[in-house]
Amino acid sequence: MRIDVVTIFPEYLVPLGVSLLGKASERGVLHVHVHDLRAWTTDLHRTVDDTPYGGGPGMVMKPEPWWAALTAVTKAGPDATQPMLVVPTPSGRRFTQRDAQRLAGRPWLIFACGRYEGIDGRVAERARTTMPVEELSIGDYVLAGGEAATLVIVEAVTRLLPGVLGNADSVADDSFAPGTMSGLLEGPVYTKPADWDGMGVPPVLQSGNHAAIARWRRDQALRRTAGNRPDLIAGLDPADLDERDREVLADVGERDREVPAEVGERDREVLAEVGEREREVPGETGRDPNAPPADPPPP
Ligand code: JD8
Repeated sequence: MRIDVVTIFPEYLVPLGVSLLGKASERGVLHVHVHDLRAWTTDLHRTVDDTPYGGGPGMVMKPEPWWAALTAVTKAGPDATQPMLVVPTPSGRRFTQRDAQRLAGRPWLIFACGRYEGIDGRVAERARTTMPVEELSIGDYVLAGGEAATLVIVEAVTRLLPGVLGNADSVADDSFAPGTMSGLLEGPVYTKPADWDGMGVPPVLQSGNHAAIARWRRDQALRRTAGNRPDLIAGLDPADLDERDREVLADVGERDREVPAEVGERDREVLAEVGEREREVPGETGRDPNAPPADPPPP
């Protein structure tokens, strides 16, 4: 795969050259090229921004340097290969694992890292006339530019490429990836020593009983998902839930609903808020969905 990144902060993308990605580049699995947008400015001050039409705060990135850069980068790439332009933006579609898998199937990605208030809207509009363009957001929080989002998207995509990760197995059972645990968060993981300062490891994990271990891991994934991402539970296909799954979810639900009868309406509201906040900040008020689980009943 070829990846081009255009930015006014090329040093921000140095991490693309280290660790997994660095080795993948050495092995020829990945070809990463980072470009400084200012190389395509024409004035003494290498200007890339100007005031927004319609007024308002901040500055907007000018179209001319961007178009010159994208034209040069697309010319420099492999012939007969069409790039996809990826524009990280808080107003883009939410980037998901499914997008990561889809982008991993493309031969060439170009990332346009905006700054200031963003890039003049005509750049993406014009690019769409020559190549597929994806405007993607990595989450509902505001960053100062597209570089950090580009690092996130590039890692999520390139780790799926054959030859990038040491063992492809670890991709197979990714959270959010189609498969048995799809749509569920990962449960807790453990390694040696079996006794760490008096803290043990769930015995089932040392039992060698693969069916019991698989069941235990699914229980933990269901509990943690119900605790941290109830929206994912709501998105599960009931057909994918077996009797035991429903028991676990009912139990989690039950624990959440354990509000004594004498608790008044206002208290219920407060507890609901606390419950809500707990999903945001585990451990504040009692049960923590991430806390190591009490040993589940044998299957
Ligand atoms: C690209 C400029 C900053 C955004 C005024 C703050 C993605 N999930 C995400 N959050 N923020 C970004 C993102 C922010 C960017 C740019 C991506 C280019 N900014 C702007 C609009 C409000 N400033 C992002 N992906």
